[in-house]
Amino acid sequence: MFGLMDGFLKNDPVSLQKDILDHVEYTVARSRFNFDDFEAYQALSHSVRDRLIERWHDTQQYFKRKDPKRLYFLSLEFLMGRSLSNSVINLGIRDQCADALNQLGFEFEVVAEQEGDAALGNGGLARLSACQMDSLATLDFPAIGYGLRYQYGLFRQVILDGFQHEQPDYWLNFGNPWEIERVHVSYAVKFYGTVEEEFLNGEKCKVWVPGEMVEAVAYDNPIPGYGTRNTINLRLWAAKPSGQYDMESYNTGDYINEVINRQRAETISTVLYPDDRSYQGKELRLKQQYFFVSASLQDIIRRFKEAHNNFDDFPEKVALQLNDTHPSLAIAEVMRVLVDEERLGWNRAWDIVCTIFSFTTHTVLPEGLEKIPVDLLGSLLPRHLQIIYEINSIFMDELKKRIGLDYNRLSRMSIVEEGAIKNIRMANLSLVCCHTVNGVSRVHSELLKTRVFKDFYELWPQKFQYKTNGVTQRRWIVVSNPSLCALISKWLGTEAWIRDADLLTGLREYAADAILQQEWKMVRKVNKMRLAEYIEAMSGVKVSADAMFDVQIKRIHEYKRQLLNLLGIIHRYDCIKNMEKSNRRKVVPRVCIIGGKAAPGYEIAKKIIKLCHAVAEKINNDSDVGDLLKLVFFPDYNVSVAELVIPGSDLSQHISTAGHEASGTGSMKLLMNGCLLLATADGSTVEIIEEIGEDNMFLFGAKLHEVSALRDKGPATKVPLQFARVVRMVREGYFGFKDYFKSLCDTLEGGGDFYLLGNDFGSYLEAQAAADKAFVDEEKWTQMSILCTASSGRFSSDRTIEEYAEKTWGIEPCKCPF
Ligand code: 26Y
Repeated sequence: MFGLMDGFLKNDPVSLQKDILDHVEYTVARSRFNFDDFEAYQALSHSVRDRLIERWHDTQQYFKRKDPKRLYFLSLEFLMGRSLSNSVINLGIRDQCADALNQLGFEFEVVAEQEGDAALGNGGLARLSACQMDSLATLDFPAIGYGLRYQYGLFRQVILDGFQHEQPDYWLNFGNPWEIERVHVSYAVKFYGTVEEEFLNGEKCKVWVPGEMVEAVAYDNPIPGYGTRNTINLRLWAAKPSGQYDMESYNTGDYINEVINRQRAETISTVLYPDDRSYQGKELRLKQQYFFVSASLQDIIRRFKEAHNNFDDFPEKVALQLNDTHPSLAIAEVMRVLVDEERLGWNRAWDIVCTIFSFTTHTVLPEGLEKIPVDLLGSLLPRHLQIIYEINSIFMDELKKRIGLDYNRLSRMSIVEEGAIKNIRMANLSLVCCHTVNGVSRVHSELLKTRVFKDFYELWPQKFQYKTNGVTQRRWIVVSNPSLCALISKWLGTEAWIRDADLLTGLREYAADAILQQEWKMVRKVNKMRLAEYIEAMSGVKVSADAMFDVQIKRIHEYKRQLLNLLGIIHRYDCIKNMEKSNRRKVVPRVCIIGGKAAPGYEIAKKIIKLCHAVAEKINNDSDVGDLLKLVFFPDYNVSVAELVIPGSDLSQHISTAGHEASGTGSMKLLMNGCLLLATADGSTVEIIEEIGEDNMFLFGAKLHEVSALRDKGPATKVPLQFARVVRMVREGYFGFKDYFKSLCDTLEGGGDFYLLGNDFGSYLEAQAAADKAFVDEEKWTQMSILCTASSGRFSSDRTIEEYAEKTWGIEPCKCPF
């Protein structure tokens, strides 16, 4: 082992440098006298990985010895982004690594840029999992994350002539130093086949005879905590053809085809589904879900059995968290293992299941809830379908006793949805079996109780909780905004806020201090200049760092209303065009930045992207407008792009129609970085307002309680003239592509406008005008910016995780000694 002294790898620059050079020579197989930035990245990453492995081993051994109750976090998506900077910061060796590289003639920032993103997720839910893993490690909780090792992450967005095209993201092409393949940790996962009845020891029992077997192989991704030795595991499963199971032996003579058939098994973990909107009952998706659930549970049960021989202890050692309903087959799988394989008897197994599972939902709309066609489930997982039917039948009997023969309500609450196509409602299954269901903000939780899961709330009010989301300040300040990080620590006189974000409130008392304001402005200006450089390199558009940088970065969805933003920009453009030239100098210059991916099959979202480009083309080339207004679309928005954009943003938009954004987490990252918010009172924004006060943000739009009445009223009566005008500009081809944009305009007019853009347009423009006015008063703006950061402590994922640990999982920290 390189640089080994006293049992541990040393972290001084000289030892690190030696390790890097050794990895250049022996891992990357290049000459230590001649290697490039990418090879330096590989060698440094391997040196960091060695240190992660040490800590990881110690942590696992410590957990094994202490045998605490563990949290198993099951999620089909993790959006980790890059690992190098995050790892060296959490290990506390960032500066030493930078020194070591420097002496070799490399720059840390340039080397870190070589890394691609691990984008094994779609958006909010997936990035939340990543933030929560960081907090679990930092707070020393004995946790393991389980997921799928997709070969292709979320598609790369390529823009051609303003249209989105999707390209595969083969992120593993250049190797992945952050994972450790565990060829010996592998499990067989069964599919298809039949269920047969057998007598075992005089007892009748069910035996599932599968028709296909696929091997799941573990890839471990160490997750280091900050300021602790604890390094936890994110275990991702990859599918491999199974060698051990001969369904129809190779005797058919068709050896080549047999091998090819088996290789098809690998397709299970090939690609991430890029839709975060509507669930489609696709067989491959269901296979992915079961594959990862089955492998994870085999792993969990194996670990449990190593130390225990009685399943009655299971709930004391195991908490299973379902990240949305995507892993909810785990419920039926635990029942199957306990009843069919461990032979516990139905009632005993059921008691265990009801105490170990909790679930968090990230959805507001009933359409977003997963439903699996019964035919599909019955063919792929015949035994699980039987189990789910049995759970439902017992539940329905109990429910009849509780509520009588209210058939409407019974059919709404049934796990099985009757109809032309019968479906299994995964949310109902989760609600019946989990001890807790969590919302992701207070408003979301109210919506769950009063709308989405109203029937269940009335039955089991005690199951309903909420934990407002949070994000990790380690990645979103320390990694992505080092100069702001240094400034905060200097003024607070401590770095303790990196582990305790509540300490950020200490900045409040200096918010009006002229010196802090000056330094704060400087830091922000440098970040804006870096962003401006990137914009020019990417799009050729020159922007001034003196302008207000106004961003909306998130997945493209109608409910998130990027279209409202665009119509506002068109209005601003129209005003500039029509004003007296002499008045133009009063206009506050803006750079509007929009970034985000549309699901490949989501036509309207794709049209919004095209409209953004069409409008940008017009505005950015109009000499009347010059620096007063620029519009830039950031292609291929991902975690790394977010790390660049967020520190350089002045104003950010979180403008969903009230009642549609379950929480929103981008707002929290921007808030932490001192970016002001222009927002509707939706999701977690309601709680953000409580922390920073309405005066320190720009709030607008219909409130939650008004939305349904406004919709019922039909076409908005108070749609402002400006709204009709800007929609007409798009409709009549002012930006070209008249026919193409017709259906987009139709969503807004003629009785449509489900998301109430017309209704909210007037107050949106007022909020924008208030932002312009505030921006001119630099001192005031900077003070508000400081207050944003100072008020962001509550939105650390550390707080969220502490709440889950105490109120939902019942787990305690287990800190590995240094
Ligand atoms: C079933 C499939 C179609 C599906 C796949 C992904 C359904 C939903 C999703 C992802 C949902 C998601 O990301 N929801 C977001 O979760 C964030 C974290 O809780 C919230 O902040 C955000 O408001 C919510 O939209």
